[in-house]
Amino acid sequence: MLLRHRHVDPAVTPLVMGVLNVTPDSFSDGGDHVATETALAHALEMIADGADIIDVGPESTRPGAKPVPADEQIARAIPVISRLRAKNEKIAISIDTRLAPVAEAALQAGADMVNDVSALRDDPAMVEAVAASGAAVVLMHMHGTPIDMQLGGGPHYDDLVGEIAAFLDERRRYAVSHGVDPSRIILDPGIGFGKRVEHNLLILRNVDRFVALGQTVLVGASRKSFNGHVLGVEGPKRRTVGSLACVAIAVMAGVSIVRVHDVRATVEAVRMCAAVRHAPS
Ligand code: HH2
Repeated sequence: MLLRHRHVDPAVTPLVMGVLNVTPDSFSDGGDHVATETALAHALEMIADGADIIDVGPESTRPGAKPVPADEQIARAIPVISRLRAKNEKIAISIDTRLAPVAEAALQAGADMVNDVSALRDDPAMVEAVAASGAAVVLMHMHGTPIDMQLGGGPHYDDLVGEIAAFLDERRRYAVSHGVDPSRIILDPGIGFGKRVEHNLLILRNVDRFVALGQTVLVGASRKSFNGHVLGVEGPKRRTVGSLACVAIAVMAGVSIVRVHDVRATVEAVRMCAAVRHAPS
């Protein structure tokens, strides 16, 4: 079960993960929710709008971003997680971190899920932290690191979809071999992480190939720059409509979790797609 107190099958009812960046420098909402009160209010607003999971991010992973030390991530994220858990015992809370001490502190404070964009590669202690806690874990594909992943316009792939699928399969095996419960593993092709515009489009067109790996799949296309590039719109907050189109493409192909900034609109789009996808014939 991915959610607390609720038995939903995300393959039938896709889940909406609302982004709560508690950073001063995230690409689309940096600085908006740094204070605990503001962050908490935004989390509660996303829950009221229908979010199933709140993903608390204490480190920006935008291209060029520098790593944030564990103590700074803990200072940013833990007060928000504790307050949110005290206010709402049912909502699923995810911690977006690559560091085991941050994940452990977050799980202790009431988080249920670890969203590790390095897929358990950056901190060797992370796999043990996840396995020991029984938390759900997101394993995401990234080429390079946030500092260098988009240098020179992004990397080259010979077989983009095949390489990402092989990577995700390898990381899944690694997690399972270290004691992580396979039913708690979520795979993510990592839109925007070491990818050019055409790579992001190809990932979305072939997203069923990742669903075919047989795990829950998460996609995060929300407000990412390829939306602006395709649509010719300026600034992250103008990318909502493009992001909704990406959500529809993903859900129609069997993706079970979408990570987004614009929760209310996404919840409606996801419900409509799920209704079409499961319409009786
Ligand atoms: N994207 C971002 C951050 N974390 N996690 C997963 N699993 N998948 C994603 O696609 C993903 C992610 C980047 O978006 P955002 O959090 O809005 O920006 P920043 O990294 O600048 O805080």
